[in-house]
Amino acid sequence: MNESIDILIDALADEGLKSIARKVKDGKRITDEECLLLFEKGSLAFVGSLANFIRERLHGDKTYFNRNFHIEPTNVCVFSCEFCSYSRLYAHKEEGWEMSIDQMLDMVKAYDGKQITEVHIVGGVHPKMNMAYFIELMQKIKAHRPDLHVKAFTAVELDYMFRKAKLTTEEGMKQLHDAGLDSLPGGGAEIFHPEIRAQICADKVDAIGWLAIHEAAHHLGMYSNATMLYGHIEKYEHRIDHMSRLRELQDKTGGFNTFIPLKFRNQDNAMSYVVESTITEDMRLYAIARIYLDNFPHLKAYWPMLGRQNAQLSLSFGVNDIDGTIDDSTKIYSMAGSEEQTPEMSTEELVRLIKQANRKPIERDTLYNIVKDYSDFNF
Ligand code: V47
Ligand code: SF4
Repeated sequence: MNESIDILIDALADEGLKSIARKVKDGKRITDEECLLLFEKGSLAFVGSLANFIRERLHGDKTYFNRNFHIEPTNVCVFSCEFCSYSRLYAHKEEGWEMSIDQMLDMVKAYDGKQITEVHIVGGVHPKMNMAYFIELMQKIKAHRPDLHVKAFTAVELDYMFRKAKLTTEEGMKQLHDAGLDSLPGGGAEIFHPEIRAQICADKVDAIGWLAIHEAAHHLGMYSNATMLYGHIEKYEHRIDHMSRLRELQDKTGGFNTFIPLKFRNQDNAMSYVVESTITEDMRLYAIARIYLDNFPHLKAYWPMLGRQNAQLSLSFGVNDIDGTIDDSTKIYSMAGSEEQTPEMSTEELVRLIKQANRKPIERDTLYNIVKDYSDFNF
């Protein structure tokens, strides 16, 4: 592996890029300025080679997926993010859905006896679904199936819940954790920089609040993910600012598992005028994120959003996880125009997809413990 990176370094004429490649080879951190240079001048082949070098140093050919299902309690939302194709304002409730605790519990019960390790619960911010409601939901899920890992609520939902209940972030997080909440998904981060946030999601929790919620979860020993919604009106500088805030918090707590770039999709939302990013830009972003976020163990391509073939391609650009929605239970992306209108993939298909890309399929649980190595399975 070192030989191929040495050849790459020798062939480079640009001193800045050469120095970045040397840093990657030596396992050193790149600066924000170097990250900008990668965005501005790094070819797809160059950033891809570096990212793949890092990916293979960290994980070899291992490519993770998990068996999970989604519950979306409501699409009614008090906020009005410009990019969102999913929410229905509270005033127009008739267009939205709201699930009762029993309905959600029935969804959990539908998986009785099935090998599922995680339930992922996120939705809109409904003014009536409060702390008490979700504490009851957590308790009932855990009473029914204690081994099921509950990954739930974006920092946006949590911030609203805690403020309504007049709880500090630490108090609110502790109450939910005690009720059964195991970890946090990465949503709601969008782009942290206030200039962009003011234009795309002005009314919801800001960067400081989002980061404080994840920090509080990490202090309780919980893990979480982080996302970045890219490919709309943000510039390279805003992506770097976003990743830099995440890298800084990760240095402090070590509580992030996975970074998940989310490609902006432009169907049926107030930003439909924005042209979506190209696949080349998508792959360059994955690769640059892998290079910059040296303290994040995992990089995930969320296949229901990116599509199966592009998710497969991303495995050569730093990605080592392709999530694992097994059921048609999430609507947030299909409503925004993603490739996958019915995001459902069996374990067999996931394994085949990873093997076709010459990688090793590994089923994991939410915390990346190995559930099963599928390298020798031929479906
Ligand atoms: O925060 C909304 C995004 C996110 C659009 O942690 C859109 O494992 C693209 O965060 N185009 C919520 N994206 C989902 C999320 C997530 C998904 C999968 C796995 C995990 C995890 C977390 O969905 C929102 C927002 O950034 N989103 N609208 C859109 N038009
Ligand atoms: Fe509500 Fe989330 Fe949609 Fe924003 S992205 S409007 S917070 S559902």
